[in-house]
Amino acid sequence: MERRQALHALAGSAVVAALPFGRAHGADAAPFKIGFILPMTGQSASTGKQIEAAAKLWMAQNGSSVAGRKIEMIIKDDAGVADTTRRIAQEYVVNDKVDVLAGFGLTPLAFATAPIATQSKTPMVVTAAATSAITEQSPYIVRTSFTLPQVSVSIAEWAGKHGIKNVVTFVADYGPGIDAEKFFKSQFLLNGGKVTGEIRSPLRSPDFAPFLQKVADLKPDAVFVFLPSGQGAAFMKQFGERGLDKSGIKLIATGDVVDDDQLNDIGDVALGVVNSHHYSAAHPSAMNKKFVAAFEAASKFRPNFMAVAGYDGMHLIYNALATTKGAGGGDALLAAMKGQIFESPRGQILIDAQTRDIVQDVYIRKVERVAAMGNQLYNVEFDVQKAVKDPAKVK
Ligand code: VNL
Repeated sequence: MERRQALHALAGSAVVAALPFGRAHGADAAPFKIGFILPMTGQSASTGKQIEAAAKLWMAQNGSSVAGRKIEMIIKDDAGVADTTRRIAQEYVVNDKVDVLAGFGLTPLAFATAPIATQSKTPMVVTAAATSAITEQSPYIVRTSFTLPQVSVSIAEWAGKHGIKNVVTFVADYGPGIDAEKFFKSQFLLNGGKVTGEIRSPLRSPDFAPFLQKVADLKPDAVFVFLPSGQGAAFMKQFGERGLDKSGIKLIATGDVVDDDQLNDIGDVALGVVNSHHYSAAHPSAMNKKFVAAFEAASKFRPNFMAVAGYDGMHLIYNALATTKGAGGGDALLAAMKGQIFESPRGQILIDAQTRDIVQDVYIRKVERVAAMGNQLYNVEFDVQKAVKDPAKVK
């Protein structure tokens, strides 16, 4: 492996030397292609819409060439269907000869593409899907989103320290939901709590009513919820309609449920919900204020955590290409992605060189109506755990 990387670096520098003025790749070099695969239609369409807008904003702000190499971004819709993701990835690699694969709105879509990244030695930048095990499916996977264990542990700890003794967990029945359920529970037990029920709802077209009835019957102090981005509004509506918001059962969650994309539509039923996540549009840094203003001006909607992962994914790819002086190459790009540290609109992030997964701050937030921000609903951060590694990968 090391030998191959060394050889690759050598080959790369030979190309540089052969060109006039050491200019690695001028305007005549082939464009550097980034092939995004995103759900632009179907149940997870908001994820595609957010990441597309963010990637375009990155390019508008940072230009469409790196080290003299023209960047070509392609975006294709898989509608959230794994067979389609796999077919598009194959076409990208074989016909378009993309330099990087990117996107992946749901865990099964990332799993379906991993073998193609491995076989073709193409870096695969995951800007959405968040099951811990994704990065272990290919040595070419790098992630700029988050993992469910990473964000579930903080809210479990918060709950244990704030008088919540019994919790029912309520998660989408697939990879990230099972991660959330497991890591919430183990941390909550450590903090002296008890899980009195574990409910899973189907990923596709769920009807939350029967599960919410179960929660009401179990009467826990709180229900901990993970649902993928896009399902929060429907869940919260039924939560309110069934009177659970007034039942004395607290709602705690990962930030996916009170996602910035939908938060204003969810409305007052979300007020006071304490949740943990790695990004809020209300994050009070100067960089984030600029990011949100530029995003909203360009897109007419608020960026959510998917947008910031798409934006940072582009940042990561640009940095890697610059490191190779425009030469690219799967192994060289991958090596340049490992260990990158930079400031994101969410705070500082690191790509762990060993796991290729993201290390980042996780915030505890509360949904509030913010007078100073147009009287809109936001997740207001009130506590932070710094530089959290994916707990599923801490041995
Ligand atoms: C996943 C995880 C998807 C968290 C999500 O929204 C999310 C996934 C579409 O890994 O499938 O919020």
